[in-house]
Amino acid sequence: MSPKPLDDGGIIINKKEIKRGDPVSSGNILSLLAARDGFVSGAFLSRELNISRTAVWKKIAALKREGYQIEASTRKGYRLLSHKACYGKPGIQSLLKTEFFGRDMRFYESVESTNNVLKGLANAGAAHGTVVIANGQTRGRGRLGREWNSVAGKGIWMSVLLRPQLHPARVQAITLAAAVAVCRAIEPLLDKKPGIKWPNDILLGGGKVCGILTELSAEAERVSWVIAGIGLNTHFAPEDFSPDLKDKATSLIQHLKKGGSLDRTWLAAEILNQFEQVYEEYLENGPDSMLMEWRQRSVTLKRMVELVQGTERIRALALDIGEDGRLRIRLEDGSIREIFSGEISLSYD
Ligand code: BT5
Repeated sequence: MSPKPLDDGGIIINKKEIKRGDPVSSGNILSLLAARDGFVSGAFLSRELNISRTAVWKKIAALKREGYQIEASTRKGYRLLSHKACYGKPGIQSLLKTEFFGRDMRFYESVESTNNVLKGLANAGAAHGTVVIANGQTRGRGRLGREWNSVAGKGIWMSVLLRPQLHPARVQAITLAAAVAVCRAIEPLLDKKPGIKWPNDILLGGGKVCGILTELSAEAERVSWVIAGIGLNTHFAPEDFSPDLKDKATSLIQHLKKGGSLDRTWLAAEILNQFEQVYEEYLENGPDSMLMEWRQRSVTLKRMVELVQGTERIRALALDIGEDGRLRIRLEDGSIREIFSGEISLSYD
């Protein structure tokens, strides 16, 4: 995943070559350091990034303050001592392969809810792809006013702003795309396959490991913005969950491949990389391939489910998913219904 040196001595940072005069983020410097095992001279960094040696020194100092271990030698330059990045904006951005997602990123130690912070930014005109990530949330939200447990350091709590040219009725497709993207990102780390439970849960070994909260602002025919909030449990031990979650929640660390490791920095970037890819594919070529993958990953389809709507409980067979995210079900009397998310809970026999 590290950037590759070019033949002509320049450096590609993921897809993009740094052009002289581009605004320089700490992530750029980190990528240049990570591309070499040894020292990188201050002169080289200053030339590549078109900033002064003093500016390079200041950026390095900022990275050190964020916890990166960088050795500095007046003669040889700078050397990244550990490739294991600290969880934060520079590390995550240095691993992005995206065009838009995460290029504007705000990282916080703690917020009430990343969706709420991003909503404020969206209403103030933030760009498509803007991302808010927090190490912990004090009031993480699920659907229908439910709480989302977001202990600091134990998960990836992040929100992505999208400005699609979509009819509001199609926005649920973005929840489906996010779920597919998270599955793609986590699957290589795991000893078992993740499954998607309609509409917005990702399950591992029967427990909920990830929830997605999609919110939007729209006029009658046009979406102004969509926020996809992703909550992914990474480092919870079983005893870290509150008693009400113990039996239904799980965390990636409990399901890693033998000898596997889990790095939130890499994973947050990978989710954004995959999410942008699935999203772009959906916009360019329509929903078919995304829906096909969703169906393959679904643990809801072709199963008997119980819909809980207020006090009513309905048993039904889950038949298929529509491109607007609606679930088609067959009730026990043989009638067919299409249901929206948001209004029901769903449990299995
Ligand atoms: C969801 O809602 O699953 C959507 C969760 C979205 C969270 C993200 S984090 C970043 C962004 N900022 C936010 O404020 N939110 C988003 P729902 O389907 O309503 O599920 C909520 C239910 O999941 C709760 O009532 C609990 O039963 C359960 N739950 C709460 N915290 C959990 C956790 N950490 N892991 C697994 N299950 C949890």
